[in-house]
Amino acid sequence: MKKALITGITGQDGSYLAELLLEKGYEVYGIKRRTSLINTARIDHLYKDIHEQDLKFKLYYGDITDSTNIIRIIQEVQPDEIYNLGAMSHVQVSFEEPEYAANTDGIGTLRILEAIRILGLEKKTRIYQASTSELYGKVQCVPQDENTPFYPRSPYGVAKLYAYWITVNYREAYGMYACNGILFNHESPRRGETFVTRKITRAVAEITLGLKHKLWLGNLDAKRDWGHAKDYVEAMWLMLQQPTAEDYVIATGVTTSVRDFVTMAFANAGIELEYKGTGVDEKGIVSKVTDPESKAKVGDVVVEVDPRYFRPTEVDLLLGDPAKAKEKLGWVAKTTLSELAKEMVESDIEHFRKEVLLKEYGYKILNNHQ
Ligand code: NDP
Ligand code: GDR
Repeated sequence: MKKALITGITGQDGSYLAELLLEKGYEVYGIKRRTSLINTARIDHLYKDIHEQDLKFKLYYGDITDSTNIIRIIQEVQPDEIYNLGAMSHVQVSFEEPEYAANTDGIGTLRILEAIRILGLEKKTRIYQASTSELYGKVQCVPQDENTPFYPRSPYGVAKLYAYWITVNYREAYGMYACNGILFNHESPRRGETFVTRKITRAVAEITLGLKHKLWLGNLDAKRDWGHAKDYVEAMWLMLQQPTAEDYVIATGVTTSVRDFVTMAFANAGIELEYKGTGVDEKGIVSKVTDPESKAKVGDVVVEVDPRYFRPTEVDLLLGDPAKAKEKLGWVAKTTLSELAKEMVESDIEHFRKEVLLKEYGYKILNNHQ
């Protein structure tokens, strides 16, 4: 039975990857951070009481800014595969916390590679590094592939550039099986709430149910190549099953603007939008409502631009070329962006509907039964 260790297991990708590896018969070990509030919601369904026999899923407290902790966990687990997904992953926040982003996203990767070397596991343990399309940053050319030059545009991107190259260096210097997955944006109903797609789909749900009236966004012109996280974790696993370690771009090959994603998301709730104005004065106005139960009304201004969400340096256009992944891994993105938007909107509507029902009736019902 293979053993996999996942950093960042409590995050979006970590949760899907843990499910995938358990399905494949792996023993899965995850590193979770100590936080003042429990933050394991995405993996609670996988957790079993530690007193049960034959546990295939185990969590360790840890942090990739703590070398001794990392060395101890790797020594104890002796993993066949490590997936290094742990990171301060929010690009805009990295402008606020640049040193922390460098420590976690850059040096964190070095700590894991060095732990493997210290423990003499170079020939046993395969490593996946969560690299990113943010490495391309300032657009040099599109589509972006494994040979496109990097030009990161944020402290996050720069930290991940270090992580990318230290992974390549340890592969070349010590013969480690270490791969960079250069993943373009991938989303899901489990996406963090402040990334743009989830921020949008949550707002669509809240506006539909009358819980909120407006969505404030930053740059609507930015274009991203968005795929589904569930598809992308399969590519991570495939990268570690090859005869030789290489780096791969994982993307859909389609790019869409934030504005078009907003339109697509609202359409899934029966709300059509038209846009008026330009730049920070641009507004998204409801032009048609087809769902009779929707609380949105024609003429409502539901989208406005707030300059505080603009970044000091922006990545304008990402469009990946996943040809190498298709040829060597047999991987292609299965989910289209419209399917993804539909799944996310439906999931958020369901979530907020439950919340409303619980608030309105849950307490009364419980109280009446007492
Ligand atoms: P999330 O933000 O959802 O998850 C990040 C995970 O990293 C969380 O489990 C978080 O723990 C953990 N983490 C943060 N800081 C530390 C630390 N110091 N030590 C240990 N763990 C830490 O990100 P995603 O799941 O979306 O992304 C996974 C990885 O892939 C990240 O490295 C990200 O940068 C990269 N990536 C993501 C892409 C995407 O579009 N999603 C695209 C390309 C790359 P906690 O829950 O406690 O915060
Ligand atoms: P990104 O994702 O920066 O590409 O990083 P995010 O969803 O944060 O932004 C995408 C684009 O949308 C624009 N935008 C806004 N973004 C946010 N978060 N909030 C807003 O209100 C808003 N309005 C417009 C942004 O300017 C940007 O252009 C994600 C992360 O998962 C990284 O960890 C990962 O490496 C990359 O994707 C690939």
